[in-house]
Amino acid sequence: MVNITIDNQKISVPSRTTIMEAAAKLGTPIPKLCYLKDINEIAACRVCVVEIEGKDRLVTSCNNVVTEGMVIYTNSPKVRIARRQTVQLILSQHDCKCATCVRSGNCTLQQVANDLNLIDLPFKERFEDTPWDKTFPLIRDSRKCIKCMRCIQICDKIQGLNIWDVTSTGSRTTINVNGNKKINEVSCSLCGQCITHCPVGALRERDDTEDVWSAIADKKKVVVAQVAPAVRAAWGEALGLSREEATIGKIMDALKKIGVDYVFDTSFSADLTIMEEGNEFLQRFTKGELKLRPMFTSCCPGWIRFIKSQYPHLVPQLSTAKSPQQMFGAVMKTYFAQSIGVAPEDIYTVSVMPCVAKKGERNMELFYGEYAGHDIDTVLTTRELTRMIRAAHIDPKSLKDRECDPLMKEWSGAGVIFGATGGVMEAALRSAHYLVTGRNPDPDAFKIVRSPSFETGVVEAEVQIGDATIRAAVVSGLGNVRKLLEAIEHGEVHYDFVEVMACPGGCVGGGGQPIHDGEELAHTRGANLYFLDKNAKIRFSHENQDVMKLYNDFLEKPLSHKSHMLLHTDHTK
Ligand code: HC0
Ligand code: SF4
Repeated sequence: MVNITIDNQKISVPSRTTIMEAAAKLGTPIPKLCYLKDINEIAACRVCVVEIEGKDRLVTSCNNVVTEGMVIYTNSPKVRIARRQTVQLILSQHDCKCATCVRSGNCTLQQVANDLNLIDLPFKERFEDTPWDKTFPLIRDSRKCIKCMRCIQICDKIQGLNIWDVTSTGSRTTINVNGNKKINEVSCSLCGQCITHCPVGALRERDDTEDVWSAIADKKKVVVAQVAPAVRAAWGEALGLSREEATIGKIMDALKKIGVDYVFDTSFSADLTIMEEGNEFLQRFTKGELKLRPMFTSCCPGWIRFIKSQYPHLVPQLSTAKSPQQMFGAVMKTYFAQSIGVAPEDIYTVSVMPCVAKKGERNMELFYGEYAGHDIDTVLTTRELTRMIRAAHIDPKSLKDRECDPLMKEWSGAGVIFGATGGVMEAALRSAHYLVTGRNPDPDAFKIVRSPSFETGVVEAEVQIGDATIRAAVVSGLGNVRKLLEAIEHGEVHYDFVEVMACPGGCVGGGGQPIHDGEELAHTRGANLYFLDKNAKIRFSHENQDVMKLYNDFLEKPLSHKSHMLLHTDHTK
């Protein structure tokens, strides 16, 4: 242990502890703009400087470790002067129009500047030096970039995609798409991890809330919404609700108050996905179509974009099942539309997702006899949902639990855990066991595929279903995905079924979730979903009675012609 003094308080910490970590242990979070543990420790912003007794020069606390007897001051006059100068310089190159910035109120630069009492500064008009296609789901505003490099590092080190890079030199140094290309010319997966790790408003999703407001105001449109599994685990974070208070039922209430006509839970169509994808897997598995092993899940559009650009030859191994988002949209515009006597073109489908890539996935077309538009009309992120709740002046504390609307009301715990890495695999194995043996397993029989830490990235397991041994793997985070695909390609590992999610920890860590200055919350949110599953009335997708009714009354059976028309796609096209 190393004995040090920070702001006149003594503390012992393990050797190799950084000054920033030691101060945090004393309840003194040192301000920072660029630091991300293990990802960005380059001290680029210099906001985290501290004074060390006996040293003339201030040192950065994020990348300097404590030494025995060190006496540290985190907020001395010298430190405050240096920090103010640094932040003033950053502000002089930043577009400071906070009132019209999507990150206002949740911006690290705004907070640091305020904490340093930097008010009433003159600021210059900034012009966009990198014009951007604002119709693209991911938007970069060069005027707000503070060159902290977080986006470069998260994309490179965690997602392994290198979409961003430093361009130009000197005072013109900035970040742009690698090779100065346009964003739609590179292989961006749209995972949105750069957005959730940006400390300011330089990266954001395309805002689609106005389209939804317009649809709500349009008397001809029947607005039908679905809410993804992972949204329930995070939406309350931005509205001051505890995890216990922030239930899915209150989201349904909020949507109704906003003016949505019918509300549903994507966990319903996650159950439907299991019926289709589970049967598809068993068919491929038992037919021994070795060329198509492993079968990869297909519900994460970040992953679909990744495989199509990085490993196109593996695309035929994707499940043909559409994602739960798309399946629900297709069913809303057909089965549900018929049940309420409305033409498909008058149904306006909205999905609330923890995801930016889903905004791209919605472009998938719907064919119902003939071309019938899109399964989904608009995708909102969790952040956009919370903005709509605010815009509607709804007091979050006033919300009550409200059930989903009839016909597609039921959901299982298996559908809820889709939102966490391993959840799709576990849900599929639960139902595969039933389909093969005719008996339900213990609902927790396959919990081996859950990620113990949400950080490992890969979980592998051999599971017994009847007489068959299924070699399963679960992976999240595209950097981990690349490593796993390389191992598969080199014949180092052999699997039958692989679940892939682009975002670390799965959708709970999605790029559309509330932002906490780079803090990773996938683990806490995922644990919440497993808690909800444990306490769910139904824990098997095949026991969802509304899904069974959908088959009986409309689709006939899993993998039927109608199911293929509405619920499957050809990823090779
Ligand atoms: Fe997910 Fe989904 S679980 S991708 O992560 O499969 O976005 O939450 O909605 O579609 O259900 C996201 C989350 C979904 C879909 C589901 C899947
Ligand atoms: Fe979207 Fe989930 Fe995939 Fe992330 S893991 S890209 S949030 S679907």
